[in-house]
This record gives sequence, structure tokens and C-alpha cells, in this order.
Amino acid sequence: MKLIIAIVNNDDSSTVQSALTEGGFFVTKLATSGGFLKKGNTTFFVGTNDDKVDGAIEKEPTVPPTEMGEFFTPIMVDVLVGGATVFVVDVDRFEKI
Ligand code: 2BA
Repeated sequence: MKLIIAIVNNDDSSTVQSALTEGGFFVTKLATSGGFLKKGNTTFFVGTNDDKVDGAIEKEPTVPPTEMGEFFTPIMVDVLVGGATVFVVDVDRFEKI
């Protein structure tokens, strides 16, 4: 079993949540914020069997190729907004008690 931790932009959160639940995945959604932009984002926890990991990751958004332009002071930096940051970790033990 694996735990997928997926961090997505708040704008994509509803779409991702629907796609995961409609795909039969169990999902926990957390309101989080990024350390760099200090803006809200959404983190999903999805526990699933190893053979379903790729199917869950396919539900995550991809980066839109033209969407740019978050500016951050004091140094102006272009940051690509969108897509997902995904971690997949092994689960040693899983129980519902
Ligand atoms: P933030 O930390 O707010 O980062 C937002 C975006 O700013 C990042 O997008 C990246 O393009 C840029 N960025 C972040 N740290 C930077 C740095 N030290 N120097 C220059 N640019 C930087 P993503 O890479 O797509 O990450 C989106 C969000 O995913 C992040 O929001 C953070 O909440 C999370 N994240 C990404 N990588 C992570 C990691 N290795 N560990 C934990 N969280 C991560």
C-alpha cells in the first residue's frame, strides 16, 4: 500500500477532489500553504494499493504551459502556477479500527 501526498493549487482543488472520489479513491483534503509564496494551497492524502497509484496521479492537474506571473517582492520572481507536487510513500501498516 502507498500514501500519495499531492499538493495542488487551490483553483484545481475541487476538480481534483471530484476526480479522485469519482475514481473510487479515498481522499483526505487539507488546507495548507506553501513556504515560498506563503499562499494557500491544498494537500490531498490518498491511501491506495500499489497498482492504483498511477491511476490516482493521472487525476492530478498538469501545469498549463502559458500560465505565468506570480510576482513576489522584494525580488521579482516568475513562478509557474498550477500542476501538482506529488510524493508517493510506502505504508508499513494500515488499519481502520
Ligand atoms: P510554495 O512553497 O509556495 O512554492 C510555490 C512555487 O514557488 C513552487 O511551485 C516553485 O515554482 C517556486 N518555489 C518554491 N520554492 C522556491 C525556492 N526556494 N526558490 C525558487 N522558487 C521556489 P511548485 O514547485 O509547483 O510547488 C508548489 C507547492 O508545492 C509549494 O508552494 C509547496 O507548498 C509544495 N512543495 C513543492 N515542493 C515541495 C517539497 N520538496 N517539499 C514540500 N513541499 C513542496
